[in-house]
Amino acid sequence: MYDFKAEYQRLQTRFERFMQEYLEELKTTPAVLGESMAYSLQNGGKRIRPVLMLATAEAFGVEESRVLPFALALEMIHTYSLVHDDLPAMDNDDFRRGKPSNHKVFGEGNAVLAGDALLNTAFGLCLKECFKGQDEVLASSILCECAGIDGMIAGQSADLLFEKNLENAKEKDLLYIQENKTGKLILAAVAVPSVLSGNEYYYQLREYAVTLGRLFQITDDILDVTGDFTALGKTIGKDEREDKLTSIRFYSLDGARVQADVCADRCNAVLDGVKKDLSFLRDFVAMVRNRSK
Ligand code: GRG
Repeated sequence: MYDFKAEYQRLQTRFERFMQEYLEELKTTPAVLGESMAYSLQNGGKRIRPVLMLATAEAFGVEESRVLPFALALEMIHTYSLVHDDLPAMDNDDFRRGKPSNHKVFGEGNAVLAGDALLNTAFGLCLKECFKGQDEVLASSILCECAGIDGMIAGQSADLLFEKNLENAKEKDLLYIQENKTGKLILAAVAVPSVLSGNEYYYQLREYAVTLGRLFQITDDILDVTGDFTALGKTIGKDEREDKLTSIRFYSLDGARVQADVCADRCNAVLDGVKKDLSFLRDFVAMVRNRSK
């Protein structure tokens, strides 16, 4: 019988094994570069993006071997963003996943380089896949767009712009940050396998992923107020101290919870229009809505 936790574990284990094999082959000179990349990649992430990508691929009949390199590239991009985000010049956090941040272990210079290297290596992985065909080219281009100036980096830039500048912020600015900073890598997790499957239900899947990305950021904002360090493994209450533009600032804690419920309902309503067994994608929404880490 289908069991969400067991399925999540199965997909995560598949991803971890693929990543481990890749890291065993990774040799850098000097060695510290590869060590700092591996430190952050292996530092206990939940792997929500690769698991979502593998699950979407399975639901739409895409072979695992076609999607695993993209899942690894996506996790590398996500990891680089966390390494750079933790730096003193950005969010200045000494902890990530309950362990010292990359720059606390390897120093700031090495952390900058580890992030740069993860991003370059991710696109190297995608470029190799492009030899397989047009769908791989399109998938790579989507991943690139989602990570860059029309995606995560734009969202992070807007996040910086509004920090301590809340009087000028409008709801559309909050939505822009949610959609890009957090949402675009979640969109990539669904859009890549959708493209590789031949784009059936692309628009429904896109709408599902965009809304799930917003839900993820809203729950992140809620956990920054209500979560605890042991579960989350990072400093709590920073958003408010640093005057960040978050859902809590805009809607209050209760209002943010309502927005989260609206997003969760919307994700499920969109999936109603897709004639496939998408139980895992539905349960994924509930997991994000109810998460404590
Ligand atoms: C520095 C270019 C650049 C971008 C940074 C992603 C990001 C943009 C900053 C991270 C800060 C943050 C709290 C973002 C909100 C959501 C988010 C991405 C949380 C972390 O993702 P999880 O929970 O992390 O999937 P794990 O640790 O499980 O991998």
